[in-house]
Amino acid sequence: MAHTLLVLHGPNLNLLGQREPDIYGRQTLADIDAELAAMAALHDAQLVSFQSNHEGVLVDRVQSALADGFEFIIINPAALTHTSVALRDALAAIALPFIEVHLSNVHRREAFRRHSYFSDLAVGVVCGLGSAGYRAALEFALHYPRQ
Ligand code: CA2
Repeated sequence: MAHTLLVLHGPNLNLLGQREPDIYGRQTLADIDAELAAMAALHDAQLVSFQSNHEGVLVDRVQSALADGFEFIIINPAALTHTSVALRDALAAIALPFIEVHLSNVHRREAFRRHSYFSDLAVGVVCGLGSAGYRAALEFALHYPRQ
């Protein structure tokens, strides 16, 4: 069981609940993070959530994840999903298991959203379930065997 989990949110996800509710829902990022923290606490797991609008800051956070003791990452790379070789390389380098989450169904949107730099490295990908996708990912991660 993974007991120390890092949840990473990419650019603009700090706007959740304030803009485009038809696509991204009405919950704020703080609401989502609070739900995940409560779920983790029920399993005696440690969960840290972090959002950044900056690619390099997310790369730094991934690079330090091993030294910080994390066993599993749940990540919504947001727009970096479709652009960031740097963030992909960081996840490949640390080789921690991770799940890629998207609130929206990226396959029902513009064609450029169908390509992800992360999916082939991920343990799994969840998209289109709104904030329930994060909870599904966490449920899975909490029962993922320790590497
Ligand atoms: O569906 C997702 O979770 C996405 O990762 C969200 C990204 C988008 O670029 C991906 O293709 C799919 C965009 C995040 C922007 O978040 C906002 C939230 C509220 C209002 C405006 C933007």
